[in-house]
Amino acid sequence: MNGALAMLRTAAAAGVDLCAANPGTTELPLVAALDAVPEIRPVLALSEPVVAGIADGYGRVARRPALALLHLGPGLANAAANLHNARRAHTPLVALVGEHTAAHLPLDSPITMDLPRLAAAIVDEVIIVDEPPQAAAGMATAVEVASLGRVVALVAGADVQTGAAQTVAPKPETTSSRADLSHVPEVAELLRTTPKALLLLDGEGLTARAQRAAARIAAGTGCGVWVGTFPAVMDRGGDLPALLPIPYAPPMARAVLDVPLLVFAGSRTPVAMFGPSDGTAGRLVPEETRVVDLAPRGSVAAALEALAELVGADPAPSASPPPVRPDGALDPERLAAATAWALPEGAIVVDEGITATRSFLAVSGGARRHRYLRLTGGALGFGLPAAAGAALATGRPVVALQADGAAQYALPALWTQAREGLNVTTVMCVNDAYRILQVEMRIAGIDPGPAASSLVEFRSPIDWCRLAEGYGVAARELGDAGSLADALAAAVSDPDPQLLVVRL
Ligand SMILES: Cc1ncc(C[n+]2csc(CCOP(=O)(O)OP(=O)(O)O)c2C)c(N)n1
Repeated sequence: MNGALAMLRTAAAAGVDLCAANPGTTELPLVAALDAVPEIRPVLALSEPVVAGIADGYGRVARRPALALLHLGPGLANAAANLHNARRAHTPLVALVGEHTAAHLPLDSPITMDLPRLAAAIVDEVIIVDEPPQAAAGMATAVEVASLGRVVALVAGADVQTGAAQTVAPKPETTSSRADLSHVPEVAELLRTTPKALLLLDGEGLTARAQRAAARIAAGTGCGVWVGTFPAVMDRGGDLPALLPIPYAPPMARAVLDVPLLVFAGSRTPVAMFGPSDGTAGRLVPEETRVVDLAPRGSVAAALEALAELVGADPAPSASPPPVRPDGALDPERLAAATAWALPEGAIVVDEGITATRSFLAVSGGARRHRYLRLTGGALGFGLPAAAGAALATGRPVVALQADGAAQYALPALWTQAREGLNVTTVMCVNDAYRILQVEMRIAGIDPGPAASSLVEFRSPIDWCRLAEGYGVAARELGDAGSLADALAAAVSDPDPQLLVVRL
């Protein structure tokens, strides 16, 4: 067996079942080996942002890594923005990147880059396999490390892929180490004695189990419960508490975070996305606020439950009303209501709606149980491919709430959705502008002249239905909230992708 087959068999033995790919010559041995590893589903994406976004969406909901097969430095470079989003989401992900043969590399051929240096800037960990006999072990380590919620780049030369190799046995499942509950008594005491404290959930703190424990803690202590601004994946709806993220706008975030005690459960200190232009740092948490970490990664849900045992009480049932089918002109509130009303049980919502979806979380707390994924790293191009990845991971209906500007960064994801027959319904929120940048200009006191305006308005409209249909995705435009709600309700039970255009 060659190195390529040894890597893929090792990955399959460790539970990997998806390879999103945009290969080139240096990955052809891996491409060929996929025929001998039927456990791994190959999914072609027509650009690398789509490859990485699929693997991100997949890994967030499956909680195990997919492979993202990329071609050399240029392929990895094209994938960087979505690998960055995945890293910020703590997504398990293995970027499998081909490299020139060892003999060819020093010749500096036209398609040569400093791949190790590039990879080090993008991912959490880089593993370079130099010899075919190490190919399988390299893959085993990559999958193991990625499974901890890390983005790993595994780089293997074409000669490593074709040289003689063997698989390695997957490591036996280590019995999960005991949860670290050492901070729980101290946090319990602080919550008992500090009025107006706030519990900030993120990461592992966003599972249904963790949220229920948080609701009990709030009922017992009177503390507030909030979610980090960019939840990677969050259980919502049904009987879960209707929690909201810390607002994006710094003044609103500061108002929420102006508390004497902040307890992190899977979260870290919130900061503004950007620093103000006066040169100060964009801090959101007052210096006087006491901050404590409830538990290290891997122990967060158990620590919340232990804390709830000490200080919790039965919470009042969730007060979120079930969504009502909206009528009338489309605006962000009615878009949110239509989506919330149409969501079937167990659906997944992927939100890259930017300004168009600002109301979604506030309006949808009473929707049927669903999971919600948001752009975590601020790098546009996440939504359409991540929706494909989430559908590939679960087979559940996926609703992608998508802003028109952000959609263009990874548009060929629509083609993969159609080719793979994925139940993804995209709501394309069209405003023909970079609206958020227009808002930020206003906040910064900029009065844009013709040149500045031309960089934040599209002016030449995009024909979304024809674009989608060109990729094989059925599309139509909806003019009011009621017809959007009905179209969404029908589309989520259609096994094929659809794109619904709305103008806001
Ligand atoms: C990869 C990347 N390139 C550029 C940006 C800068 N950027 C942030 S928001 C934005 C415009 C978003 O417009 P759209 O997606 O249409 O949403 P809207 O603001 O209109 O709601 C841009 C270009 C970014 N965040 N990421």
